Amino acid sequence: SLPAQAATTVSTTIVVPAGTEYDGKGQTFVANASTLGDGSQAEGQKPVFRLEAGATLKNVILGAPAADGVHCYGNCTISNVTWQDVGEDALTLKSSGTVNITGGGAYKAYDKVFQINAAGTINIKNFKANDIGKLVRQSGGTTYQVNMTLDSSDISNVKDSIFRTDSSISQGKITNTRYSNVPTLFKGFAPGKTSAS
Ligand code: DGU
Ligand code: CA
Ligand code: CA
Ligand code: CA
Repeated sequence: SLPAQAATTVSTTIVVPAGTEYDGKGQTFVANASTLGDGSQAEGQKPVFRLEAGATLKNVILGAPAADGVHCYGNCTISNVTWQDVGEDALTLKSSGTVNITGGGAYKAYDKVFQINAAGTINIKNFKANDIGKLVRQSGGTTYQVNMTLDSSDISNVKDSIFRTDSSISQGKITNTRYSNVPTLFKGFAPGKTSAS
């Protein structure tokens, strides 16, 4: 068999420039706890990857600690990225755009997996999540519009909900997805803004 490959320790956030692609080729990346953050629930940790508008991140495994995960500044594409032990959160939309997440998974998120801090869309497809608080959280108390979709995924052992918002105009849609031990699919949405099939 092939020798196990050591994880790459990231001491300074890896920036993926606008419109470019970063292919991790299946490597495992961990944060340097003293420079990026220890992956606890402390706010203000730094991301392991920062994606500028239109960037793509693919074939990456984030090990522990994962600090503040991935930050997206505008549109971003996340393909085959697995968070083995989500840190403060897994990914944050920091400025308006569409986040397309395909494949991969997120595990051991004490609270949130995907944190949405700007108006936009998050589309999640062929994803697995287990042992999480919430899959997607629009920043508490915000009223901009976030459209959330989840398709063909497998979600288990959720403490709170899959999608949570405080905005009356945000929308959530779940299709073709298997759940186990999920107490609530949607929390905080206005009537008529959600569907699950
Ligand atoms: O409570 O802005 O948890 O981006 C307000 C804060 C909070 C964020 C968020 C994040 O929503 O810090 O990790
Ligand atoms: Ca947070
Ligand atoms: Ca964790
Ligand atoms: Ca965070």
